This record gives sequence, C-alpha cells and structure tokens, in this order.
Amino acid sequence: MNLTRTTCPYCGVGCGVLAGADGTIKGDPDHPANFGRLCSKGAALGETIDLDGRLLHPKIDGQQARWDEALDLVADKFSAAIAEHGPDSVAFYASGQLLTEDYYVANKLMKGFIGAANIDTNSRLCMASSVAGHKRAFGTDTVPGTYADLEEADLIVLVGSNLAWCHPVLFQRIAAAKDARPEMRVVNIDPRRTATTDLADLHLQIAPDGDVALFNGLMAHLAAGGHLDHEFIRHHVNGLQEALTAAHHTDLINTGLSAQDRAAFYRLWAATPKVVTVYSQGVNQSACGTDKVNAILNCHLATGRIGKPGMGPFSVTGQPNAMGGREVGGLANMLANHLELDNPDHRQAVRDFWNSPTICTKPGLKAVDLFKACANGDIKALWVISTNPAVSLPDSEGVAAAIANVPFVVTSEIMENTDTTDLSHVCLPATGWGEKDGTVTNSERRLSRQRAFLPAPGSARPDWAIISDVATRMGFGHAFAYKTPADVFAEYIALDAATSQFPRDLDLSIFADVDYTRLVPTQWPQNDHRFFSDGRFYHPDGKARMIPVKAPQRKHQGFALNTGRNRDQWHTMTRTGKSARLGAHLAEPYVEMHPQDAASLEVGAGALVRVESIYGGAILRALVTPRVAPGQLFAPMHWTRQRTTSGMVNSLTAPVTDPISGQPALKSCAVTATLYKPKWYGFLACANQPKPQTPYAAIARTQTGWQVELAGSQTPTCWEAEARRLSGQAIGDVSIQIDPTAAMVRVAIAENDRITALLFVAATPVVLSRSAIIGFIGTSTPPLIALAGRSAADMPDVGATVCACFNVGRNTLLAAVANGARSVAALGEATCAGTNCGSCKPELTALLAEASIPMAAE
Ligand SMILES: Nc1nc2c(c(=O)[nH]1)N[C@H]1C(S)=C(S)[C@@H](COP(=O)(O)OP(=O)(O)OC[C@H]3O[C@@H](n4cnc5c(=O)[nH]c(N)nc54)[C@H](O)[C@@H]3O)O[C@H]1N2
Ligand SMILES: Nc1nc2c(c(=O)[nH]1)N[C@H]1C(S)=C(S)[C@@H](COP(=O)(O)OP(=O)(O)OC[C@H]3O[C@@H](n4cnc5c(=O)[nH]c(N)nc54)[C@H](O)[C@@H]3O)O[C@H]1N2
Ligand code: SF4
Ligand SMILES: [Mo]
Repeated sequence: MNLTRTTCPYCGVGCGVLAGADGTIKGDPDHPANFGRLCSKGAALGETIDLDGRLLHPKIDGQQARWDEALDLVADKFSAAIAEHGPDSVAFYASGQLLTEDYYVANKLMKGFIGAANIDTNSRLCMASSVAGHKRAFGTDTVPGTYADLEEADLIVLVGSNLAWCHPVLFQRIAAAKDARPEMRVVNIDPRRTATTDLADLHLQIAPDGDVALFNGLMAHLAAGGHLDHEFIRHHVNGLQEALTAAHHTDLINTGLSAQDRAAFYRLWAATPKVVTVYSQGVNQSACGTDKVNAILNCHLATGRIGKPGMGPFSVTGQPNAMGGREVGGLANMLANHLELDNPDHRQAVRDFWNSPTICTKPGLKAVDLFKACANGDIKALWVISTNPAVSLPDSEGVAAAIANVPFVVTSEIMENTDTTDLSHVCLPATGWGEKDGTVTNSERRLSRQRAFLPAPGSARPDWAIISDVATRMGFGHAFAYKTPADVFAEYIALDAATSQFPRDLDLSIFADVDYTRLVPTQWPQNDHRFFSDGRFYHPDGKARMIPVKAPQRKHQGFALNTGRNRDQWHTMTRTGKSARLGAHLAEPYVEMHPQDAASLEVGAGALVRVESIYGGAILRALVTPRVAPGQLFAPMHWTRQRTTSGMVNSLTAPVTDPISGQPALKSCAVTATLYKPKWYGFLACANQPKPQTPYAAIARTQTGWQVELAGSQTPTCWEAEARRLSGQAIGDVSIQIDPTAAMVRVAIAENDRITALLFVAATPVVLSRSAIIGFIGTSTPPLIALAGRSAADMPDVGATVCACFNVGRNTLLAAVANGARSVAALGEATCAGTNCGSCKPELTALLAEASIPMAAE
C-alpha cells in the first residue's frame, strides 16, 4: 500500500500521519512532533473520510447549482454590497483549520482588494488573548516554546489546559519524560480535576479567573525571596516596578486557594529554574484573558526564565493551523506576515507587494462584534469559511439569529448540513483533509505539509481556489491567478522577503528555495532556533515589558458554568461524530456537578438537569462527580442542533469579551440549574439516522447505526406510533411490551426478520446495557429476546467505552481489575486498553484509583 506523508487535521500538536486511500492511518515515525504516536482522534481518521453527509456540489437556496452560477452570484452580491454600502458592509469569518494558503488568499482579498479588515476567525475564540499578551510583553506575537523544552523542564505548570485530552501526544511526551526523570514535577492549575490532573504532583483547584491573582502572588513571592534576575531585568526588561506594585496590591483571596497550596506552588516555582508554564483556554477564554497571559509572562521575564532550554512560557495552539493563521495575519487587527495594520509603512509595503488598488486602514470587527454587526443590519454579505459559528460562538441562538439577519450568507464547507450551512444562501463544497494540499504550522512554529491521498469528491474544490475564483469575478484576477497551492505559498514567502526591512520575529527565509512537494517539517526561523536567547525582544528599545495587571474580584453567583472539550470529539463533531468508536466515549451532552449540589437539587444518577442563563437554556445529563467544585458546573462544547434538541452549551454562554483581545469569556458564565423532570426517559437504537424532536434528545453513531438518548414531556397515546416516529422506521413488524409495574415500555421493529429499531422507555432513567441493545440492531435476534435488553451470554456487556482504539469498555476493565490487574500496564496486557494511542491511560489510572486499588509501580 502506498502511504502518503501528511499531517493530522485536528489539534495544534501537528502530528505527522501516514495515510492511505483505503483508510490506513499510521503515525509518521519521522515527524518531530509525534515520532509515530497518534491519539484516539488521529488514529480514527480513517473512519471519518467517507463521503456520508458530504457537501459534494454547490448549492444556492438549497438547490444544487453549477460552480459558475454560484461563484458569479457570490462575486455579484459582494461587489454590489461594497458598491452600495462600502467595503465595511461585507465580512469573512474564517478558521484556524484553514491551510496557510487558503488563509493567505482570504486575507489578501479582504485587506488588499476589498480594502476593509472585516476578516476575523475562530482564532478570536481561541488564541486572541495570547496574541495580545505576547505583543504587550514582547512587541511581537512570538511563541518561544518548543516541545523539547517540555521534556527538558524540571517543572511543568499546566494552567487552564487539559493537555491529556486536548493535546494528547504532547501530554504523552511529558508523561514519558516524567517516567524517565521521576524528579520532574507537574503542577495543574484548573478549577476542576481533569484527566491531566492525574499526572500532576500538585493540583491547584483555583477559583474561576483566579489566575491573575495567583501569578501576581507568585511575582510578589519571587521578589520577596530574592529570586528576581536583576541583571536580566536591567538589560532586557521594562516595567518591573509597576508590575510589582500591582502584584503587591493583589488580594490572594481571589485565587480561591488555601495559603498552604499557594505556598507549595510558590516554593516549587522559586526553587526550579527550568520551568515551562503551558497555558491554554482556561487562560485565554476569559474577560481578563490578556491580563492572565501577562501575569504569567511577568514571572518568566522577572526571573529571566525565557529563551533558555527547558524554560519559558508556552501558549499551546488549539487548531491545526492556528499558528499559520497568525503568521498570515488572518485576524481583523493584523495585516499579513506579522506586519502591523496601524503602521502606515507596513501597509504601504504590503500594498506595493500585492499591487493592490487599496489597503485597509483600520482594524475590522472582532468575531463577537462582527456577529453583533450582523444582528443590527450593518453586514450585508457574510462569507463563513471552515468554521461553524452558529454553534461555537457564545450566545449561539443570538448568533444564529444574527446570521439569519444577513441578506446574503455564503458558507464554504465539507459537510452538507451544519447549523451554519442551514442558515446560508450559498454553500460551496470544499475539499477536506486527505483531498487537499497545503501547509500548516503547529504549536512549536513547525510548518508541515498536508498532502492529498484521496481524489476530490463530487465537484468539491480547495478553499484557496474558491476564494481566488470569487476574487477574479470581482475584478481582481491579475492578483489571484494561482494555479496551485505552491504558487500561493511562494508568494507568501516572497512577501516575507519583500518586507524584511521591518524588524520582527517572523522570518520565513528558510523556505525561500524549498521544494514544496518535498517540504519536510521545518520550524521558522530555523529548526531548534531559540527566541530571546540573546535577551532581545521586539519593542523599539529591544526590551520586553512587564505589564501591571489587576486581579478581578471573585464573583459570587449561582452556578458558574465552565465549558471545554471531550477526549474523542472535535468541536462541532462534523468529522469525529462519524466514528462510532469515538462516539462511544461520551455519547451525550452532560454536565459535571459536585455531589453536594446534586444532593441539594435532588439530582440522582442519570438524571437530567436544566441549565439556564439570561441567553437561553439547555438540558444536560447529570454527571455527578467531585471533580468539579461545589457551585461550579462543566459542560462540553461539542453538541449541535444536528445532534441534540437541547444540549448546546453556547446557547447559555454570554458574549462578554476581554477588553484588549476581544476573546469571549467562554469558561465562566452565570447560570441556574434545576432538576429536569420529564414524563418519560428513553433509549433508542436504530439502523437509520433518526430525527427526534423530544424536549431532550441526543443522537450518536454506533457500530450498527445510531443511538438516541431521549426524554419526553408528554406521554404519547400510542407507543408503536411513537417508536416509528422517533426511529423513522415507517415499515416493519412491531413487537411491544408494556410493563405497568416497572412503568417500562419496550418496542422492537423488525424488517425481514432483522431488527431495525429498539426503544426502551421508563419513568426513571433507563439503566439497560447500551452496548447490548446496540448489538441487536441489524441482527435476526428474536424481538422478545432483544427486548430483554440484556446481552446474550456470549456477548457480555462491555460498558461505556474507555479505550476507543480497541473498543474496551468500563465493565471489561473492571472485570480485569477483579481478576488481578493492578496497573495500567497490566490492564493493557489483559484487555489491550491503552496499548495503541495511549489517550485513555489517564482514565485507566483513574479507574484503578476508583476501584481503590493501590497502584503498582509499572
Ligand atoms: N479532544 C479535543 N482536543 C482538542 C480540541 C477538541 O475539540 N477536542 N480542540 C482544540 C482546540 S481548537 C483548542 S483551543 C484546544 C483547547 O485545549 P484546552 O484549553 O486544554 O481545553 P479546554 O477543555 O477548552 O479547557 C481547558 C481547561 O481550562 C479549565 N478552566 C476553566 N476556567 C479556568 C480558569 O479560570 N483558570 C484556569 N486555570 N483554568 C480554567 C477548564 O476546566 C478546562 O479543563 O484543544 C484542541 N484539542
Ligand atoms: N462554550 C465553548 N465554546 C467554544 C469553545 C469552548 O471552549 N467553549 N472553544 C472555542 C474554540 S477555542 C474554537 S477553536 C472554536 C471551534 O469552533 P468551530 O470552528 O466552529 O468548530 P469546528 O467544528 O471545528 O468547525 C469547523 C467547520 O469547518 C468544516 N471543515 C472541515 N474541513 C474543512 C475544509 O477543509 N474546508 C472548509 N471550508 N470547511 C471545512 C467542518 O465540517 C466544520 O463545520 O470553538 C469555540 N467555542
Ligand atoms: S495529538 Fe491527536 S489530534 Fe493532535 S495532532 Fe496528534 S494525532 Fe492529531
Ligand atoms: Mo481553539
């Protein structure tokens, strides 16, 4: 089998993948990000490249259209809006999942040819606070860290990062380094316990947004203990006094931590020169996100712990090309190639290079404001590219209404039905991962190639080509006459060379003569370059700046809702949701709630909780766990209107943003929670995709079709009809059992002796084995046996999936523990769990701990 060398399309670790057209997926042993490893999502890529649900042809108002019709219409509508209402009346909303070439072209069209800067991207929800913090401190948006630094550090501080689930291969590299050097220490700062916490020597269960106070306190501690590097500061850093004064005025009560916990952390940090502080969305997605970033950077600058091996701040990027997007300047307040939008010389140089009729002169609208402008009618034409804003922005119901309010909406997508394509006038089919060529940059500034190994399906085309065609039809053909992504890449590198007179960190000269086809993973400015090793920063005086930051007061509110990610799903699930293996890990939208809160709200096992904010409501399955603190809730961001009737967390979140970065505070939102009492609970397994409309419904792929968790507020008069309606199985024979004592209704539908749907309904949450029920679909099991809802003796109930690679369930693992498995390695030997990608190892550790088994040394 011929395998193609490419890069994983999910997280910012940027793992190398060897992929084949038959769905073969292997980790690339030669890629310096992963050296052959892959996590559960990467390993399941082969299951997500089928054409099921793909958008294969352009659509205009829901009808299939020809490319020339669709492109003409888009160009006409954008040109007309610009002619009538000016360039600021149109907007692009793009994505850190675009390839660098796509991103460069979109940015060029908006900023150089349309002449406005209304191009913002989902990176505003993701990295904007880090960008703003870096610029304040360093004068540029420089991420100085490398993966090797993590392995070399003696102390790794993970702040607001669930690395075990969100950057699994990087987490495994750290876990391996800690195994090899057990003296390495890991501190995890997160208001809840996560899979990442299981690796930590110290968990600081910080109050939401207590980070500025914590790092200000660290700063004061370092100063008091004589740990500042005054020599380094004298030569290379401004602003110490102001920052220190702010630190001294910080009330540490706002950390929510005990004096003992704080002291333990401060002592460890002070005593360990080789410290890397890794941070992610628990830092960025906050109304004080930029200040959090600078509170962290202040401590590294004041101790000179930056620019040296094994130390420094490290903002890990979320999306595969979040870093590339920053390089091409894809945000509304950037220009291109790390040049400044508010610098007239920079603007002129870019305009000259692009030979463009105009250039934007002021920043455009940042994501949240951009959709507010859609809501109030200022935006007349909107183009959404490779992102799903109707789900992923805060106040998603408000955003959906805002999109619906725009007179002309275009979406470039790979999937036919998303919550955003459902609101679009024109849908343009893009080639997806495996079908397109280009480059991405990972968290450590390493550019890698994505390479096609599959043909373009239907009439799908690469994003850069679609954008260039629209630009051409708008009259800018001379500047968008690219034939291949290599042409775009060459221009992007040439722009870097043409603007090299402006001092900045970005330097792409290493790619000047590179053979695009053979491009090997390479860091800019060059491999293993260490930024700031000479103490030179990018403010005009060459120094870095410490920034005085003020800690916000701790809020006392009802419940604080925290949101984030699951191990096996990617954002709005358009791709990972296709894999039954990945879906089985956590199959429905849930809310983590502390046992004390659950007790006071009378929320029992499997109950549903109604969560509400001033923006909207959601119904979520209670996951009662001491991993969250009392008064706090956590819910995943993944569920959409395609997959659930009421499980979308962003219908709750507030469009409140950081005043500097414009990044929304997606991690804390005031909500109320109450027990939701439906008339009935249900579980449905069926062969074909169902479209349930009950007050609570969450659908997921299974190995045999689909499953739905259900709850209804009205008892139907006829369960047979209800089962047919819910499952969409109009034909077939029905067997029904109604057991009034246990208030249980069971319905089976079989077509030609094959079971096509099984519905179980009860007055209390259905506790039957999901895996057993799913296993009956498509089989010729007699309906009465299937309706028992128990596994056949030769098909034991494996329980909820823990290891996605080998489909190992919780019950299988508990049985292995009962049979004497006492370590993660022993569980692996007994069941294979954790022996492929290793993403579930933290959960295996937790499962062993829960089973009260003392961990054996591995
Ligand atoms: N499996 C999976 N992996 C992914 C993604 C995915 O969708 N699925 N998405 C990718 C993307 S784009 C991104 S941006 C990254 C995100 O990666 P992460 O940032 O690691 O993930 P999150 O779950 O969003 O949030 C991290 C943690 O922040 C904590 N937190 C909340 N509030 C605070 C606070 O005030 N202070 C502190 N210190 N912590 C807080 C949360 O409890 C949570 O555990 O993941 C990337 N990787
Ligand atoms: N509550 C809450 N909300 C959050 C977050 C959170 O932590 N909590 N995190 C935020 C963060 S950090 C992020 S990054 C965002 C992510 O949010 P989104 O970007 O909205 O989520 P995705 O599902 O990744 O959307 C990508 C879309 O692009 C499509 N697509 C895939 N490949 C291609 C391609 O090659 N071309 C085109 N044109 N389309 C393609 C996919 O099918 C999908 O619909 O969510 C944000 N929202
Ligand atoms: S860690 Fe997983 S999701 Fe991230 S790039 Fe590697 S394989 Fe892909
Ligand atoms: Mo992100």
